[in-house]
Amino acid sequence: MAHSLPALPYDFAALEPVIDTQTMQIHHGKHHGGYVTNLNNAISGQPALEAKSAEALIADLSAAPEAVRTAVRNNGGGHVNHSMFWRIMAPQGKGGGGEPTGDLAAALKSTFGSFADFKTRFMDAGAKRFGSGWVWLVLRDGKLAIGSTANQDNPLMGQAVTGLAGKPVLGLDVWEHAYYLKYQNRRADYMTAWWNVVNWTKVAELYRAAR
Ligand code: MN3
Repeated sequence: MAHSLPALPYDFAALEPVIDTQTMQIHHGKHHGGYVTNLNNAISGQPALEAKSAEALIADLSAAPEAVRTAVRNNGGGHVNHSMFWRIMAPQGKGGGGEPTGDLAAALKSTFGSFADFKTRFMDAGAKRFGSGWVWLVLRDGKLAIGSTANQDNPLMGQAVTGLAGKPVLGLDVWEHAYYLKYQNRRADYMTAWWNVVNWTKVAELYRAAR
């Protein structure tokens, strides 16, 4: 098969108490696993699509035949989004939490005023995303910006498709499946706690790569 489910870079219990073990198991195995299976099914028997990376597939959705375009959008987006999401988190105090340093810290401060102001605006975008979707920090034309997308859309799909363009530097899953077992309807509590497991070293790598 063209795509496979990446292993988590830590144990299912590693992000406790911010993200509970059962949520991680279901989220990784069932949700992300389902996106991978459905993406492979959508592109099966189409060599031109099977040869592409997931990022390349979603960055040019018009290249996918109309019959499978929505499946590639939803499941390719789901695969790309979650593959990034697992990597930008780490256990609290073992790579997770704290504040960014270096170029990323300076860029966040110059763009948003302070790290605290950045977090407030990011969580505000998450609170305003109605239904399922993602909140993003993206680099666009050399500048950082905050936005959100619906469903499994990714900024790589472009402004016309998702309403948000740019290279993702940080992404937060605000689908209920990401938090409902522990936080129920309290998305704000989930977002507030999530900063304790953000792997700023990895985010800084993505920022450097995006530049
Ligand atoms: Mn999810």
